[in-house]
Amino acid sequence: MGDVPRKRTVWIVQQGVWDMPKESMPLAAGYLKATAMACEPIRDEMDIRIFNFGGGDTVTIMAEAMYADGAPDLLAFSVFGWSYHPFGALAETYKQIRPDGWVVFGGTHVANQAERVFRQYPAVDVVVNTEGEFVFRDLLLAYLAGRPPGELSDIGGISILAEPGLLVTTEPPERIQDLDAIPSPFLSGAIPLTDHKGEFRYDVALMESNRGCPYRCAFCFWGGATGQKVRAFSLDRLRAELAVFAYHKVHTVVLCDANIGLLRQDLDFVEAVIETRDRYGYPRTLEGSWAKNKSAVFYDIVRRMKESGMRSSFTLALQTLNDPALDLMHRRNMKVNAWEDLVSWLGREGLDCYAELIWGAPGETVDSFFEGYDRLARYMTRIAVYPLLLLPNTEYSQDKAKFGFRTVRGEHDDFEYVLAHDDMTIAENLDMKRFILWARSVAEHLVLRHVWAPLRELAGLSQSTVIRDLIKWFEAAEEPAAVRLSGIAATLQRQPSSVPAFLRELYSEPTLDQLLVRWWSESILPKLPVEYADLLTEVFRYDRLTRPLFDALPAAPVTLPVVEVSGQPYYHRELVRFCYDVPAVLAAVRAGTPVPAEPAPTTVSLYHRVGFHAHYGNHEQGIYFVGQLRQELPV
Ligand code: B12
Ligand code: SF4
Repeated sequence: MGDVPRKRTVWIVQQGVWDMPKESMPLAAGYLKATAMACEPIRDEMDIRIFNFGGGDTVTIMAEAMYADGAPDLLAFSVFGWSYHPFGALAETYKQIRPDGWVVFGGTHVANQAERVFRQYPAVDVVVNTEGEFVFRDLLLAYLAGRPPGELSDIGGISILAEPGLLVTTEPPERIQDLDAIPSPFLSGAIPLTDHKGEFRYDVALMESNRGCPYRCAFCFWGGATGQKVRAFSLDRLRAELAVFAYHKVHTVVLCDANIGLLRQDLDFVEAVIETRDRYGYPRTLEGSWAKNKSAVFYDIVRRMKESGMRSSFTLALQTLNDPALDLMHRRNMKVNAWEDLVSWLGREGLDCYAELIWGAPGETVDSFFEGYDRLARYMTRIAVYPLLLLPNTEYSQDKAKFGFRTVRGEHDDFEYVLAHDDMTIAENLDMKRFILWARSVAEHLVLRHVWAPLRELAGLSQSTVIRDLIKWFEAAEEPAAVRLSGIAATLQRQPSSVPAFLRELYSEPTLDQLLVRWWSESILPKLPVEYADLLTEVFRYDRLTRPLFDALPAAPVTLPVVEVSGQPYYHRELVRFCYDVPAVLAAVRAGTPVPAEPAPTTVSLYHRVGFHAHYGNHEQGIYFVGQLRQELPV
């Protein structure tokens, strides 16, 4: 018997953003592997493996994990802004081990950026500029045919160096019209779904029901397909994928689609999610990016989700409420009264809802930003504010001079951070970053949730005023814990992705509530109208008591008893007495009905879902861990 020829080895590497206990699903790598494995010569002659790293893995950790037993014949990286430099470094190491091997970079961050990529990382041989599935398959076939990487100019959608210094970029192929031609990474087994304990290994299941976004906002390159016709996967395939997730008891499905609720078929997908849940018990929540202009379909979807008990966080991605800034980014938000009606409606339906703003868009000023923030906070107190990043392939990054952008590249990632532009100075920007860190931590995330609206309605204090007051108090306070926290905030505010790090500090500070109580009595109480001072102080106490319980502190374990409700474990805080009927006060504020100022002693029991420590950095997940009344729990 002759020797069996050695199979060629191909590795596809990706890295998630966050450092978290569960992995982030390597969706793009899965598509590439599934498509390649469906091709017979590749299946026969190649072994394809996915390496999936976490946000906390350093380059050294990744290099040790990858190269301990050698290196593959072809090494491919799925690159985002956060993984560009680590992957460049890993490519360099690879070429020391396998000078003859190929390095392929793909993904929205490197697409159409080959000149810079080849200059910075000469170890890279090919940059893929488009949807990767079929291009990657063609690259693997070319590799098997023994062709050198400099001679691939018949393959569309790539950039190569035909000879040193001669960059060749080939015509992109037409976008994949029939998405079902891409084998499913879940049904084909390309993406491993379970860990060593047999449990689903990812934080959430990522899924696409379609690709493409018809809009072209100046800051965005969503899925590399902005300004594009939307193409959809078939419902049968999506149903089959959902069933696999249900089998693995996947709690949350996150859609990568650009605009959920834009197309009628989105309702069919939601129906499929609900049917799957009804039949198998999972998934329980569906998250994603909701269409920025809400159509009749959106309302139908929300109604359906509500009546079926399928949960989601409804995002109102307004980005800015300032008209000059909207014009410059080529965006039209819903008319103000339309989103106000929408949010009131969602609130009345009892559905969780939050908003997204961008700070730093050209045309926006400090005053216009706070005006927009507080206008929005009247309807929705959880507001995510992201500092503007200039992403490759967007109008903002391609036309920096037009907007007067002055930027600096991240040191931990490859995003361009906006320092200043024609309407924003560096000093204003820095000040706002401090606001953003605190505002996101205490109001978008879950440190305080209930107190904002009553403070606004009963004491005339806007949300941004209260947050700025809190920051001022912490920065002036002399308590060691306050000094420590404001010092950490001052360092973190300059760094990207600082919110989870700051939250960890806040949630694990044993004296946080004492500090908040001191801030309240020294700085807020004197500003409250006498008739509502006691009531608002009780709302503030309710807010602190309903905060999710950060249950990963060996020094301060949660001591509340655990009870089971509908199969979920909850910490049970029994019979807490309040001098006012706080839930009724909150409902009245929400409904805009008069709030009685007289005391109304009330006793409540609160249920906090167990396990918040694994989700504290993600407010969409974290929201399910806040203290709730029995009647608020999902059935
Ligand atoms: C899920 C998601 C996240 C998740 C995490 C993802 C993860 N893996 O860890 C979370 C919620 C954590 C997240 C966070 C952020 N995200 Co995000 N996110 C996404 C989202 C919705 C889906 C990504 C995905 O899987 N897409 C599906 C795959 C199949 O598409 P794809 O990656 O483009 O891959 C295709 C091609 O690009 C190509 N391809 C990709 N890799 C490779 C490799 C090879 C070898 C080849 C040949 C081809 C190829 O082929 C694939 C299939 O056709 C995208 C939007 C989108 N729909 O893509 C944004 C997106 C990736 N996010 C983006 C951004 C900006 C962020 C944030 C910075 C936002 C913020 N301001 O805070 C943060 C990160 C914070 C930080 N510290 O850096 C940008 C990235 C831009 C960039 N240049 O990197 C995107 C593209 C959205 C946008 N606005 O344009 N995000
Ligand atoms: S921000 Fe949303 S609507 Fe605008 S281009 Fe990106 S995905 Fe499309």
